[in-house]
Amino acid sequence: MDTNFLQEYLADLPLGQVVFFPVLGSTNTEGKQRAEEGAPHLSLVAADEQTAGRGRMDRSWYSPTGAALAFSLVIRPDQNRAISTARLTGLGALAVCDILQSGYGLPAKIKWPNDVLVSGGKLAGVLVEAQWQGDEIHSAVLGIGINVARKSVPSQGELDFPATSVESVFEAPVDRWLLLKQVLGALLTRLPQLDQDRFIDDWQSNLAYRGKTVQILRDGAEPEIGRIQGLNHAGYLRLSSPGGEEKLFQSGDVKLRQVDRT
Ligand code: BT5
Repeated sequence: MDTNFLQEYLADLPLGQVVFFPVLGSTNTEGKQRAEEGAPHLSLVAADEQTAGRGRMDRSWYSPTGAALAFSLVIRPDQNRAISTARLTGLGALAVCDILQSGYGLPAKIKWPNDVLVSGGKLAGVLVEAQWQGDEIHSAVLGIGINVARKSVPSQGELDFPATSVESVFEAPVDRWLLLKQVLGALLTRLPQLDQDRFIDDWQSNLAYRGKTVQILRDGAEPEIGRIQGLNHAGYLRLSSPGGEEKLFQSGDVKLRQVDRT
């Protein structure tokens, strides 16, 4: 793969700049840099390998050579579409779910806010970072990492949640670049729906552990337990606590773990 080939391969998608790196620190870092330099809406940065891939709160994201997808899209607001980082996170996760379900027959679910799970293993993560101008988002970078081949899965000792890959659950070889094109297609289809109620409905109906009891872990706060009810219009998680009242959680640096497995 190289930039020319990728540009041609993705030519029927209405993308901005398309660049490919065999090795890069982080596609999100490169995407932010390019956004600051004026890269147009829907510019794509993709890499075969990341040496400093990032998760939320500067956690690291493993994407070794020849095995994973790591890419970032520059998203710019327009008069009709404000940008919400929460909804963009949902957009990334939902696009991956859409394709794993429809193209590969896999029971993909979203572990709110930003993980895609199949059979209890995380196979993709989403990282949205915004650049602000005053109190408005000037551009956002939507980064997605997908474990495609088995060797993209980090060793379990390094993880706080089990991981898997598309090939492990699909049980057949998967063409990484076709998967990239499919996920980008799904993202572009969903993007105009971002402000609609239907978008939240679709995001909500793909949530993992819906109706189940989970624990919410946040740095510096007591764990909270409750049953997942769904999402509100802003993409906040609605939990009903054991006392019966509803609590809302903003994505931020929140970790979610299932408590009951029934
Ligand atoms: C995420 O963060 O899941 C967001 C990952 C986003 C990665 C993409 S790749 C393209 C773009 N460029 C970047 O630099 N980043 C984005 P979080 O929920 O904070 O999860 C991070 C945690 O997931 C780590 O602390 C590990 O425990 C675990 N992890 C790391 N690599 C993994 C992998 N390949 N598969 C599954 N889990 C992983």
